[in-house]
Amino acid sequence: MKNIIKTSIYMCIAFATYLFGYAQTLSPQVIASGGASFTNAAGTLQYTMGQAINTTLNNGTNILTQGFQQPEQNISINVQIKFFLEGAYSAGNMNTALRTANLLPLNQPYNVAPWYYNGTENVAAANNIPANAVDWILVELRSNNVGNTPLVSQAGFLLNNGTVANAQGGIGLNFNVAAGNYYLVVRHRNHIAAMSNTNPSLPNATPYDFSTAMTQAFGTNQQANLGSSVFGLLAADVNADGVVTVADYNLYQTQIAAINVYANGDLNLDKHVTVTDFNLYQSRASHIGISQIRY
Ligand SMILES: [Ca+2]
Ligand SMILES: [Ca+2]
Repeated sequence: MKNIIKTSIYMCIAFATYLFGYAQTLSPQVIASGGASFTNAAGTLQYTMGQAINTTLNNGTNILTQGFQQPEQNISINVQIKFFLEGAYSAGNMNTALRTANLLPLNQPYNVAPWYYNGTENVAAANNIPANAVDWILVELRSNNVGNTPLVSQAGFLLNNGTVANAQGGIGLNFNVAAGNYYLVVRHRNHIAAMSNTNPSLPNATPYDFSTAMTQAFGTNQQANLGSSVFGLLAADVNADGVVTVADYNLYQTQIAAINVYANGDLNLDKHVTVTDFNLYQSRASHIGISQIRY
């Protein structure tokens, strides 16, 4: 009996070798009378009909499932972050004027200068954006605190309580990297970006919270004091290059008096470009972000 089983296994291996020996490319698929594969930002679910329940092995980076099919991609790690934006902040929350007026773009807006981030994060319709979304934000993971090159980046939504959510509204962002310690960089299109002061162990169930202390951001005085021991990203970097200079004022000036717009000159994110935004610029003029976040 043992020999029969052994012989069968050898025949299977020989047949598989014959089949795949002539293959030029491999594409992941399920070959079965019934089954399916679903993918969303949280991961991939695949199944085949009639397949016995088998063991799944998981080392934290990759997953191996015994059976007819294999998952198509590495497991992602969920990264939870909290931060505020000075311009939009008031008494514990940020305003959602852009979301309420359906002015937030359906596609992540960081695919232009200076970010050139080409991610495809998007929503199908304005109503799919979380009702409490403030704006799109961009998050980077970095292996160390020198240089300015991200390992991976991802766009998502910043909710009015400071929570970072993915484009589908789920809490945190999912990065396709191995679990480990990473520095976090948070960016917004008209605030000075900040980097975490430490490299927290990720994935994390408790958010890395920039808002609890000035020193949660790497460097000196790299956040705005919002009062009541709350801190947030500094406003007024209209061109998002990491420093507040006359170039930011000049860009603001081209948008003066625009109303009901999604414009970088709208520093307090109330959908209008007014003197209130100029006052924010003036209060932050000459501020310099750390070299790690500058373009
Ligand atoms: Ca600037
Ligand atoms: Ca404004």
